[in-house]
Amino acid sequence: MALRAGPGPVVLLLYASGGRSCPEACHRIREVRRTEDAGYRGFDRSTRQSSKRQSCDAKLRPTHWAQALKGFDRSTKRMPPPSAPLVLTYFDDNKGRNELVRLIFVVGEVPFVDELIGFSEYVRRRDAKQLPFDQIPTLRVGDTVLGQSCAIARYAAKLAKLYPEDALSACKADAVVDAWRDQLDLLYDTFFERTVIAEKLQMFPRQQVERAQRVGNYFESSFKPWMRQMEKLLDGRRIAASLSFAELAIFDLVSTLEGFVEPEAFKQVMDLHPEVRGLVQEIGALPSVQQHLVQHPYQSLRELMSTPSNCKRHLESLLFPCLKAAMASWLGLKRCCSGDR
Ligand SMILES: N[C@@H](CCC(=O)N[C@@H](CS)C(=O)NCC(=O)O)C(=O)O
Repeated sequence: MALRAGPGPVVLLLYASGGRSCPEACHRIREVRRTEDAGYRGFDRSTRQSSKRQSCDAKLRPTHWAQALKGFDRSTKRMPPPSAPLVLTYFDDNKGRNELVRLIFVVGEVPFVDELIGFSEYVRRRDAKQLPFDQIPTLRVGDTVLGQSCAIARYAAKLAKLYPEDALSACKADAVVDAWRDQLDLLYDTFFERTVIAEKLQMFPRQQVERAQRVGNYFESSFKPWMRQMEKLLDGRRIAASLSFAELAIFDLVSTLEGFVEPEAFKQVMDLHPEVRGLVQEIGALPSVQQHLVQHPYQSLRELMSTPSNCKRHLESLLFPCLKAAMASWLGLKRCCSGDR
């Protein structure tokens, strides 16, 4: 599905989704034209309508990243932070889906508590039903625990003045952040399989030989196309009229990938995409980001993603199924004892 917005009416492009009762519809994209009035019916214009909707594209002019970052005025547009402390929670072993939120808070100078927990504490909280989606990251704001990395990132960006003000720029930035999450889903899938054990969705590490194959496929068939998409989106313009959380998402994914693939392969891709490379270099040069990266560097996971020796491969192929079976028995037993369903 796509939405075309311009000076004229808003056009909703609906993709026919393969409905069996209407085969012809599968081959057509239906354009549902709506007048702006109909499109905004029921929408309280006086308070919420974006006044900049029509002029957004005109504002996206070629610019250098340095300029974008310098002209970034923090004092005027920030949403007042909540009075309760912001507590961001994630696993303590590496950075991952929490990193975009951390970057947003760091660049936007929003104070937060960076809570890093071990796997057993994660399981305790999940089983105590303290995690709204049974997963992390979460962001605790007073008594409220928020889940889902993109939603948290959007909220954080609003507090940090890194969320575009006009609706069209906001949608473009959201799209980039949604694509960031899609990419992370695919990337982490090379590492872990998600499997239901004892009626609970669990992440279980893949054998190294499988990881190596999968990460190679991911790099070729997902990351490279994503780089092309980002290069085209940037194309001398910024995604939003000023630096937004979308650019930080691009920075995060590229920096993460650097730790997964061979330096030569990574360099080749970067050389083919100068806009993305320029963006990543300039964000990486921000003093706040540099300071943050000293404490929390992107790690190299190349060793874990490389083709294993035959000996290791055989060992893992014997060990992993046993571990999985042991985990299933342990979780089943735990559930029986606790009466949890
Ligand atoms: N769609 C969620 C996915 C969150 C997610 O998969 N979190 C993982 C850690 S990266 C997790 O909690 N895994 C524990 C599990 O599922 O067992 C988001 O973007 O926040």
